[in-house]
Parts: sequence; structure tokens; C-alpha cells
Amino acid sequence: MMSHIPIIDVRARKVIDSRGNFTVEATVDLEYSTGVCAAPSGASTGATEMQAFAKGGPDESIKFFEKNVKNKIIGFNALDQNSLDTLLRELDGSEYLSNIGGNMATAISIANAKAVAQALDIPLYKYVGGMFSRSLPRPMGNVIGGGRHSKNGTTIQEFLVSTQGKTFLESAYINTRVHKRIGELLSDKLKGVSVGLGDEKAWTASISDMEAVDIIKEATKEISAEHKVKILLGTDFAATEFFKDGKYHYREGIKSRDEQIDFAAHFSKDLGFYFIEDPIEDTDFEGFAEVTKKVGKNSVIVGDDLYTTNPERLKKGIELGSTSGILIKVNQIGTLSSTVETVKMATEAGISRTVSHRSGETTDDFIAHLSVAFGAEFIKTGTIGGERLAKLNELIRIEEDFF
Ligand code: 2PG
Ligand code: MG
Repeated sequence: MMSHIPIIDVRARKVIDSRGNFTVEATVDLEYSTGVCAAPSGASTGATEMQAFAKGGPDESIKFFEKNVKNKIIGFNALDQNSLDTLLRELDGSEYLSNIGGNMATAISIANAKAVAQALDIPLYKYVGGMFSRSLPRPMGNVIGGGRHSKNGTTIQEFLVSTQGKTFLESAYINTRVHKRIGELLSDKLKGVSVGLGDEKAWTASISDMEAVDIIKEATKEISAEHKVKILLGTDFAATEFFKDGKYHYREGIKSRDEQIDFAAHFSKDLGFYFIEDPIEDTDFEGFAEVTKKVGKNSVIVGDDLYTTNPERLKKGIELGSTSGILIKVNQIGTLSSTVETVKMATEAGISRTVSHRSGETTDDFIAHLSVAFGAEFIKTGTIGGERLAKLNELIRIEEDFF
């Protein structure tokens, strides 16, 4: 067993993401292998997540990397992922990685893990997942949305579906059937209303949240009967985005904190939604706990902006019983090692993990591998679109290892 594989070279560059914005990519060269990772970017970012880029954007992140990081990493032992990630944080020197940027740190950290996996001749999911029970997730696909991901969509950011098929392939495919059917229903029912696609390729239209609920229910009922398969419903409220002056501002009206808690519970109890993400604004750990208590085991209440993949925030959430699930996004916390720390804590506490894409994506498929490594219940992506399918199709390939 090798104990030392030095990093021979590390390079960074700007590439373009699915929204047409610049992001960063890193390449890590070892003697006989190479890892490349391009980091995604969010639009509904949590207040406590790492700064995606240095002030001034990707160019400044790259400048900081060239000047202060590159030479310190060359020669470093690639097998020691923890120390590499700690070094990245130390070289940055700020709380929110605002010098190097969370995206640059993520790209280097993941590129290093990919290079090592290749050197060891094992897939990334096996390298990262050594300590976790490995399993295939179910795809949770965004089918109708709004919020920060489109101009005129619903107030609630995402309406999602997760087919519980026999295989990942079947589930991912039937999710696309639901997406297609929703597109048809939207244009049949809403004559004159303009329908488009949001950042994650979910349908977007100027309809109310409740109209979106009706349409997603109708489409899943039909497709579920046609394919004789169960389809779970999900939603990401991204509630912080429409929380102002102590109240929740929907296009159709305003809700108080108590009304919002009841509304979230209503999604579980009466509307049959299983996956409910960020139903409460991201400083209200107690409000989350009330929702989690109300829904019991019927639904998984998921913290995204609430936790920002941060182990300290998750610890607080566990103590207060805030949620039964957590969303995992590496660039919220900036390194693979910190992500693993959060995932371990969640796993030990029986908190369900969902590994997630960002709204501004790249064609990188590393989250497919992490979802398996972390024993995630779901991988949250879109249902269509090349940058979303990069993840889903990689899981279809990984699935071959499980038979
Ligand atoms: C979310 C994500 C992904 P963003 O809120 O869960 O859907 O959105 O990347 O914009 O933070
Ligand atoms: Mg979210």
C-alpha cells in the first residue's frame, strides 16, 4: 500500500457554467494520474456558506491561488486529504474562504481526491466512501420552480419528484417522463401564460404555488399509474429568499412564522410531500424543529441554507431536533474533508443525507460519486439538461458495479 504520492503540479483556470457565468476549475497532477474538478455556483446561497470567489470574482481567486497557494501544494502528499484541506484553509486565512474562494478550494480538494482515486485504480466513490456504507441514492429531480432560479415562477423555489424504481436508470428516466408531462399540462391548461425553463431546467410559469402543486400531483398520478411505480413528491421552499421583516412573503399573500410552520406541515400531512427542504428561514432552528416534530416520520425535513454543510451548524440542529435530513454541497463548506466531517456527524445521528447540485452547474460528475460514498437517500439534480444528466448518467454507470 502506497503511503506517499506527491502532487507534481496544480493548475487553475476559468471555465463557464450552465448559467453562462465564469467559475473555476483545478487540475491536480500526480506522477501517473490526473484529477480535474470544476466547481458549481448557487443563486440562493446561505448566509453562512463560504464565499464562492474572492472579492472581484474568479480572476481574483486564481490570482490568489497563483501567488499564495500553488507552490505550497506542489510536493504535498496527495494521500493526506485532511492535511491538504487544512492547508488550503490556513493559506486562505479567513473564516469564509474569502481570499481563495470556496469554489477554488472545492475544485482543488476534489481534483486531488480524483487524482488519488485514479492512482489507486478505484472509482472516486470507493475512495471517498471507504468509511461509509455505500449505496445508490434515488434521483430527486426538479420539475417546476421559481424563486431565485427564474424570473416569473412560483414563490417556492422547487417542486421535485423522486421515482422509486427498481433501478437508478428506471427512476431517472421516469422522472424525465413526469417533467415532460408537466410541460404538456402547463401548456394545455394555461393558455396564454408563458412557460419556460429555469436555471435547473425545471418548468417555470407565472402560476401560484398551489397551481404548481395541482399540476405536479396530476402528472405524477398519471405517470405513476402508467409505469406502476411509486413517485415521491418533494419541495425546496428556500424560505429565506422570501422572508422579510419577520414574515414570509408569497406572491399570493403574507404568512406569519406560525402560519409558515403550519403551511410546511400541511405539505406533508395533507398534500403528501415526502421531501421538504428549507421550509423556514435559515436562522430559525427552533421553527425547523417545530415542523420536524409536527410531520414525524411521514416526511424528511431537510436543512440546506440552515446548515450550509457546516458541522457546527449541524451540531446545533441535532441538539435542537431541527431536521431529519441535510443537504450536502461541497462548495458551501469548501473542502472534501469538512464535507466528510458533516456527513459523518449526520450519519451517526441518523440524519438522512441528500447530495445536491447547485443551480449554476458544470458538467463535472463528482456529486454522483459522493452521493454513493455518503450513503445518500437522494441525489438532488434536475431531470434534464446536459449538466444535470452528467450526474444522473454517471450514476447509471456506477449502478453496474452494484449488480
Ligand atoms: C438549493 C440549490 C440547488 P442554489 O437551494 O438547494 O437546487 O440552489 O444552488 O441556487 O443554492
Ligand atoms: Mg435549497
